[in-house]
Amino acid sequence: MIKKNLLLLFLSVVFFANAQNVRHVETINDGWRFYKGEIEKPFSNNITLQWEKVTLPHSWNTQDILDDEDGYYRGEGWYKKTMKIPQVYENQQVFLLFEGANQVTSLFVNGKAVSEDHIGGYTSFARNITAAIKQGDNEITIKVDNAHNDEIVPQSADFSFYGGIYRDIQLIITKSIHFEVANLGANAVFITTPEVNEKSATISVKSKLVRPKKGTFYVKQSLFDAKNNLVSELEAKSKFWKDNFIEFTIDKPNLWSPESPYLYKLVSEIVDKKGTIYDRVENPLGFRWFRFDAKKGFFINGKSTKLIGTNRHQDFYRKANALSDEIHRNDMKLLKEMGINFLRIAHYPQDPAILEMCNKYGFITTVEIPFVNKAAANENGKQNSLQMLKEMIRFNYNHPAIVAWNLGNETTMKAPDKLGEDYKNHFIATHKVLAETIKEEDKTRYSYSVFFREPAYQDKLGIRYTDLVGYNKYYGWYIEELEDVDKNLRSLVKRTLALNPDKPFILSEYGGGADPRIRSYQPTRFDFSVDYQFLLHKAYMKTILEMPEIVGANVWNYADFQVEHRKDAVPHINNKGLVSASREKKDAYYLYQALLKKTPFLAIASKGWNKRAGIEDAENADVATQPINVVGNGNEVELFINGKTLGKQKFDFATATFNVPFQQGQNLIEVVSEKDGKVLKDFANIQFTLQPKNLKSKINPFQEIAINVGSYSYFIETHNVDYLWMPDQPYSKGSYGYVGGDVLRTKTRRRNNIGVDVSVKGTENDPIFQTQIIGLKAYKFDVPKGTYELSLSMAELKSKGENMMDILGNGKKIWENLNLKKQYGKDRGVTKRFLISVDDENGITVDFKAIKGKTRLSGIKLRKVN
Ligand code: GCB
Ligand code: CA
Repeated sequence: MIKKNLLLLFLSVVFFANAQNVRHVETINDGWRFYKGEIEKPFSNNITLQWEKVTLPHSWNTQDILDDEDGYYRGEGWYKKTMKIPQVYENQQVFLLFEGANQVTSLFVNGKAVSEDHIGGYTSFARNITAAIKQGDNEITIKVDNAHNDEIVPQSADFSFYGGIYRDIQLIITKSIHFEVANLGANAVFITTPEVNEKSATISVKSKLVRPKKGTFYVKQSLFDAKNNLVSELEAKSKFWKDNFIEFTIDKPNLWSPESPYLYKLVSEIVDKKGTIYDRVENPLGFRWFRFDAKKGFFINGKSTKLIGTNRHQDFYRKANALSDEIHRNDMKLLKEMGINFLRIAHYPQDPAILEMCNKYGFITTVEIPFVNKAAANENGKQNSLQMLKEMIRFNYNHPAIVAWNLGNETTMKAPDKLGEDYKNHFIATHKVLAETIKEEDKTRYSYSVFFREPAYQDKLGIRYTDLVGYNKYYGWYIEELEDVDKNLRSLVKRTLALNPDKPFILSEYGGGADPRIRSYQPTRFDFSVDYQFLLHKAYMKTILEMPEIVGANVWNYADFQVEHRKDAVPHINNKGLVSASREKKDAYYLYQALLKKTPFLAIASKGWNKRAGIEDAENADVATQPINVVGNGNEVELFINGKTLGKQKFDFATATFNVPFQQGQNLIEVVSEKDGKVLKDFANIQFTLQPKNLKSKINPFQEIAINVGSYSYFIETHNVDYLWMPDQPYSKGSYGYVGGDVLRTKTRRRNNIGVDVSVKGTENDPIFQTQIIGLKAYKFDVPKGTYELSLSMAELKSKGENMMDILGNGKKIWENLNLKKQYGKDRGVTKRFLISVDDENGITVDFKAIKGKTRLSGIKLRKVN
């Protein structure tokens, strides 16, 4: 009995080893030590350094991109780890696969350099370390350098060039005979499907082997369907000096498409005559055929398909680019739930987890190298860009989701004809060779490049080398007004097609910023309100969906991302995301769901905003009426507040707006709709503060108010448990408001928006300080008798000359000779609180008296104490 059991156990172990252990792959993310800085003699025993324990993915820029100091660390970082290498096979080959490290990586094993440095921060690469390792402990040392380098793109961009080993490292162990690992692109199997239709599909596989000169080995290609049933298999003898080719045909392929992303799996094995397996790798395989047509759009498997989706960066709040696979996959899930079918992986190749999910979710995908804004204008720069392009294409070659390789983004940002003849020539030559290389590397996909300047400008330079052209256009944001989005888009498309009638046009970026803390019922361009962003996307989508010549469109961006040098409403954050940097959904995300989802959908777009306030409609009206946007793909929707219906409304372009009377306290909003026989509901539970119309109201006595002076927006102070600031208003009798002065505006040729985009020091509430009334005479509150706390917030931002003022509370000087710039510093937020008692019927008047220059105020808060 015992014997038999042992035998069984033995058998199962052998079987397991055969099935699983053909190639050993494990991550080695744990147990690293890290040192930020340069190390002169890294392998000397005499140095004592403070090493920090870290786990990969890791970046050293998680904090310094967000602080008040300019700049972030760009230089060397060192990682080391002691490890035993598992003995899996005799004569085994050992590799390290780096999924990504930014941007120059040097690998040392036991103190010796292993091959040359890897250049470029976003492509994966593998190194064979077999010759450098020994029995027992091995010291793996990795130097990563993210310093600016004239020879490596990106040279400049609107994202942060975080340093570190920010993706997984895999340890790969093979037998001495194996599919190549340590080659350019770290991939040895290249699958194409030269013929695909509903009836049959031909699969052609090229594989690269490392094998001894002697011996007979075969490459076996086995195709499995989605249920892991073997569909077909074929073997071909391998020759040691040649790539291996196998071609075979199957009947009735299940096709891959956004609607039905059916995936097969191709298993490639090296076997001998007896059937012993030496190596095995798996690749996804999707059968599809596609084409872009400049007039009619995109077709997949013969079916016309409008491509709508987003761009995506690898970035997460306070994690820099060091995201776990779980975060990557969660992003992809949120995009799937949004209903997209198109993804632009911008501005560089991303984690393998992303492409895996593109295949599984059926996203039509483009991937690009980080040739952004400007070329690395020297021969090495050009070669490095080419190398990145090849690594990107080879590593990702087998993903059915990918339809085009993009060589760069807004490469004419720094106008090449203004940077000298040499630069210009280099720039044009780089474009040409990149476009040609795409075609040499991959004949099955389109070449693509993305611009933002006038089509005629690109044409003049002669850089229309790619099959597809993308345009990044921020109408209604950086340039032009919201009302003209349609007109401007139509005219742009017309202009590009007039010059290049056969080049399909993709709207590769469009969007506008939205700080989840800013809300407005009077949204205006560049106010960073979630509400303006909603309107902007609605306007774009109307035109995009109407125009077949816009074959595809990608929102900029799926998520907010961190840019050290940005100074928007949230400094260091580009907040054009449909979700925040920590993945909180904004209203526009729900709008896209309503417009794109094929399954029944309904949502209260602003349901995330659950602590609100407003002024009563009239004296003692008991309610404040405010609009609520509902989005859905049904016909109509009914809204209830605290169980009472406000009637039904038809959806217009997937949106319906109800004017909802909110009362003090809890308000339960319920919306009900129907689609395809399914009843849909959504809820929002909103805590409402009803501000009295007349501050002396006896029924609704005044308690506290905070006002975002110089702004038409609400501001939600999130770090103070959603403390709410109200929009400003001019004073009217009985209420509160400013007297005299003007709303501070940024007047440029292109914009005339409220506030200034300055990163305000000493506060997280930048939007309060960025918006101001300048030259105001007074701020008044017609409050009843009592004792009050009055808080004044102010800052001098980009101000000119010297400014000095006196501030008086009910006639008494409370803050004298205030010179903000001199006393507190430029661009710094200052808040001071005063106690004021009101003994008569005249309420509170805060006077602002200019001594020099102009008066100013950013925020004001009044709280009744007694
Ligand atoms: C662009 C760039 C992108 C920026 C974006 C923006 O055109 O391609 O990298 O982040 O504009 O938000 O300004
Ligand atoms: Ca303000």
